Amino acid sequence: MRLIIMGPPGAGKGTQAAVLAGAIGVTHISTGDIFRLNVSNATPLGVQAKAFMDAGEYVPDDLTNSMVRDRLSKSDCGAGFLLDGYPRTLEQVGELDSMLEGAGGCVDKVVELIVDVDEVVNRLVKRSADQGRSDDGEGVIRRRLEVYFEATAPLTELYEKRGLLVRVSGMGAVEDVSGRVLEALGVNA
Ligand code: B4P
Repeated sequence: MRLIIMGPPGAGKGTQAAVLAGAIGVTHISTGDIFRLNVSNATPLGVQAKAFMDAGEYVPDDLTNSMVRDRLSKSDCGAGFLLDGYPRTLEQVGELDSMLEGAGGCVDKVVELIVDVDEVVNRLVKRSADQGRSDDGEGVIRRRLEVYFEATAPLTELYEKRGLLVRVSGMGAVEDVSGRVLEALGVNA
């Protein structure tokens, strides 16, 4: 199964992707986690990505696409994967399509987590207090939400037109959200 999970910052993509990938038996690929690992190891990619992330902006498409292309070529993606946080722009959708076509495949389902804006802000403010992530300050959160609604939210319509989109409420307890997503995907966990 080749899955994508989408939703605004703080919707719980990373939280749910970890649960779902385990339940379904596919590899979880979080572009945010890969960038953060590169930032903490001060790799050339991390050095380039950090300024964008700290400002609440997207990392440029060319850097992001080549990172994902490399990750999807690894053998652990052969049985399927769950992309968390990618694609986020129209250009990334086109790149992903060409990567998968090249391997004779396509995306099977796209899950969109729907969460109130007030709730995502509360979650990110709480995460900022708990973890001190450099992109969770209040001004940066606001910018990340703007970028999401401008660049990424419209992509869900594209996947809806392709008949791949399932919309699931991301409100409530983590396990309740996981149950709803698995049910929407027709997976018995
Ligand atoms: P991400 O790592 O994808 O960050 P996110 O959108 O904040 O996280 P997510 O929605 O996964 O929230 P989470 O589960 O953690 O991206 C970070 C940055 O990387 C981007 O801003 C960008 O700069 C860059 N980037 C990544 N991908 C890119 C791409 N494709 N192109 C360009 N740039 C890219 O949940 C948030 C919090 O809520 C957590 O503290 C969690 O514990 C809590 N939570 C989750 N579910 C909950 C629930 N049901 N109830 C209460 N709390 C909950």
